[in-house]
Amino acid sequence: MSRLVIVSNRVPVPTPGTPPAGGLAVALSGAMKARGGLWFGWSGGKLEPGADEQPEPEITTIDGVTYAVIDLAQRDLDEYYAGFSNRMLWPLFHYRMELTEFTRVTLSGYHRVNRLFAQKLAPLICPDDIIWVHDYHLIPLAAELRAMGLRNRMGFFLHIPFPPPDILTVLPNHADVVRSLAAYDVVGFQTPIDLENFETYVRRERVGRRLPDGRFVAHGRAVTVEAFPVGIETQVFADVAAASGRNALVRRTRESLGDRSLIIGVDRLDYSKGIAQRIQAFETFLLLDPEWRGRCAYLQITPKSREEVPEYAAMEREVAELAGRVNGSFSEVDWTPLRYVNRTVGRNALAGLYRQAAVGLVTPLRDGMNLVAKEYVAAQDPENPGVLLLSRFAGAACELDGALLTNPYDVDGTAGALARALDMSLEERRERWSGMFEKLKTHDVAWWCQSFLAALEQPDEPSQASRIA
Ligand code: GDG
Repeated sequence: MSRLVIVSNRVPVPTPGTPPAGGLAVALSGAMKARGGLWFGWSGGKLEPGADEQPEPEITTIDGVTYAVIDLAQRDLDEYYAGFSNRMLWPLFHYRMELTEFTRVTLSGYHRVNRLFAQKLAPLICPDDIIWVHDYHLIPLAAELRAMGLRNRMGFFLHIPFPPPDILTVLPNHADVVRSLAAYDVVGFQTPIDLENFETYVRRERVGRRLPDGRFVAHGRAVTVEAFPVGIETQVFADVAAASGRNALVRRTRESLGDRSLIIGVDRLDYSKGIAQRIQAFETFLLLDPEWRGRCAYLQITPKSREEVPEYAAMEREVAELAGRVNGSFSEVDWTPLRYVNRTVGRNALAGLYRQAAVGLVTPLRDGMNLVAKEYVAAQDPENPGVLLLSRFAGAACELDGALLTNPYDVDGTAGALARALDMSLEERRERWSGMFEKLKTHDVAWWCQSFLAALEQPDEPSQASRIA
């Protein structure tokens, strides 16, 4: 078996003796442990001003996995990370053209950092290694490595949506982006919809075609392009949730609720997650269904993220104002409808809170997959499962067919769906939940990882993954 090299923008280097946190890190570390592995990327640290901007990687081996990380200069972080990645690619790929900001300076920073990654990674690569690159920050990495003469098998997985061509072509360098993707041997998207968008782009822009074996030929290279929907550690999550009754935070929350129904939302503070529209839907629900006042509580856990990007700061104010308005309008002396928490809670507590919640509100305006939707389902009590209210624009909607689907732009519709979820019979809840849970058990994060690696290792055998949903 070839050694596996993972490359991602941030590297979650674990502290020795502590297992990696989060399903993706667990799955990827597991795959690397099984075959020997190297994880390369940004340390999360900044170079001192005036330091050499070509830092050597800091290399450590922990539990059989080697981590090689570099610090980045402030200018790199401004242009590559906060700039082109998070003010151009992120909003555009989430269909938010009005939030994009394209500048030649940030584009050039994006390419400079991808070249730096390639220069620092290439000396660590052996000829038989397979290389798996993650996410939109690093689209040009394979092309950079190939320009340096590397002939390894290289795969790329896009965690966020791939937009339709009318949106992608808003990007002035869209042709380069797709040419960069063609430098990989395998390109993985989250859903068949992303795959269809890619296929339409390739056809309309006349940059390639589909081969009879299912691969694409584009820019002179044959590339396997498939949907590999990312999963979670389903059984682990279910077990943690089932044992969460002992968790102090979970106990306190239950006591504070009494017999009220809990509605839960968990999202990074990001405009793609539709948090403002969701709070408006909750407000409408309280207006239209006054009998639920005093009988439910909506807990929205929203850790802050990307605070260096201006659109995020603006959104933080908007959501805080809305939350204040809802509580100002509807609170009673002994009842607060919305509990808006801007902090992270521990993973075990989170699993327990999901399990207590009668409704999981997962209503992004657009999302590559959305792991919260899957975690909510995995955490439910099989005897008395809650209802997942899921945006039709989350990648997870392609798989989770037992969810109540909603259009998050339709605030009244979401409010109505929330009332329907809270009133749903036990029989219907069980039926909807059990099919989803079975699917999540088979298509967990280990399955995702193995499917992608199987495609990366077997050049001419399209894997099963695109045919699942
Ligand atoms: C990208 C794509 C795709 C959140 N708050 C807390 C907490 N979380 C955890 C959740 C979940 C994760 O963070 C968020 O995952 P998502 O999938 O919802 O979202 P993104 O960060 O946007 O991830 C997305 C994903 O990549 C994977 O491919 O699904 O579409 O955008 O695991 O549980 N965890 C804890 N405390 C919190 O307060 N412990």
